Formats: sequence, structure tokens, C-alpha cells
Amino acid sequence: RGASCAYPNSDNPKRALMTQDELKEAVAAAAIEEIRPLLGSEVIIGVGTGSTADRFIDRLAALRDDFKAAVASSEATAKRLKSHGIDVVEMNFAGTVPVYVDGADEINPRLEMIKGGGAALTREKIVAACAQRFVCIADASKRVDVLGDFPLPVEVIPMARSYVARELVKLGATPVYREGVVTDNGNQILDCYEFMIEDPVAMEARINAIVGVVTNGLFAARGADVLLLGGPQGVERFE
Ligand code: ABF
Repeated sequence: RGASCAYPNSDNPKRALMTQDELKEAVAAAAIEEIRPLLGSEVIIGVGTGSTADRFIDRLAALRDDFKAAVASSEATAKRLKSHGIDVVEMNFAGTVPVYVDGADEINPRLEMIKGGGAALTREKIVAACAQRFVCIADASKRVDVLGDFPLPVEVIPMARSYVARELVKLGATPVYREGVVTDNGNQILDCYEFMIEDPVAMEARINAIVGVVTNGLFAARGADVLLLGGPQGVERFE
């Protein structure tokens, strides 16, 4: 992991500075080219959540006759896919999917990520687990050396929230209940502040072992296979 090659920024080749929205559009366009060779009449693709993924979905609409259906990592994504006339199937009926395209809140050089700022982390992790290839799309602001500046989300069973929070404090985190948010699975979110993560694989397993945790937003045991990163010079591809 870590090798890169430049993608031409065909939308805007001469501009040195692009807005974050333009960067998201550029990586969404690159993701379409990344998955195009994988499409076929029987193919089901995994589709993520968030504003970057939304741009990918909007571009995917033009290809809707070139693949069978999609699995969605959230209710919001399912709704957006359907609004474009793309069939959405349940993960249980899709089996293994060849590719999953989603954003991230942070990603490091090993392509380990923090995800779940949009509270969809558990379904995102399930789709990622079922995917042969995880393509992460992100603007350059998401690239970090050490994960943890972005507060790590942890989805918890509601009755376990205080217990899990106490256990997270023992691990060195400052957990904050994300009030008013109920996940698509009917659960709650604790966000871990002031929690720099030196060993994401170990920490992912450690937090998941706390009773009452559904999952946490570290995608390290199963990180991304490809990163399409939008920066001032266009889209860089890492794998
Ligand atoms: C999903 O959307 C999440 O895992 C992550 O929290 C978020 C990123 O959103 P955006 O693309 O809007 O920054 O990928």
C-alpha cells in the first residue's frame, strides 16, 4: 500500500485551487472510472453514505442499465439510489459484492480509516466486509498520518451507553453522547474525543470487545484497498 499515480483532473485541469465540493466531484468521477470495468448485468455494487458518496451516486445514475442493483450502507443512500431508478437489494440477498465505494472521515497511509461521522458505521462495516474491493473516495482534508483528530464514533446498544462510556474512558478516550441521533439500527452513538490511535487494528478489536458495543468507526482490520484522493493537482490513486 502507498504507491500512487495521478489521475488527470479533466473537469478542471488548470486550476490550482479547487473547492472541497469540486474535489468531491472529482473523486466521484474517478470512482466511476474505477468501477466501470467491473460492471455487468448480474453485478451488485456496494454504495456508501455521506456527501462524497452522494456525488458518486448521482454519477452512477447514468450507468444504471449497466449493472443489476446496489446494496446501500444507510437508509439515506437507499433513498437516493432509488430516486435515480437504481434497484436496491438487501445485503442478505446480495452475497459478496465485487466493489464498495464510500467516503471516510480520516484515512492514513495504510488506508486504515475512521468512519461513521454520519452515524452509518455499522452498515458501512457490514457492506465493507462483504466487498471484494473497498474503494475510498475522499478529498485531501481527510488524509492524516495518525487517526484520531476526528472523534471516533462508537455505536452502542442504548442501555449500555453509560457502561461503554466508562470503559472508553479507561482506554484513554473522552466519549461524548451524540444527543438526538438514533442510528438506522435503533442504537446510539458515543464520539471519542482526544483519542489519538497509534495501533488502529488493535484498538478496533479492543473497543469491539466491550459489551454493548455494536461496532466502532475504525476500519482497520478491513481497511480500504484503493484510495482516490482529491487534491489541488487532481485525483491521486493509492493502493
Ligand atoms: C461516510 O460518510 C462515513 O463513514 C463518513 O462518516 C462520512 C464522510 O462524509 P463526507 O463524504 O460527507 O465527508 O463515508
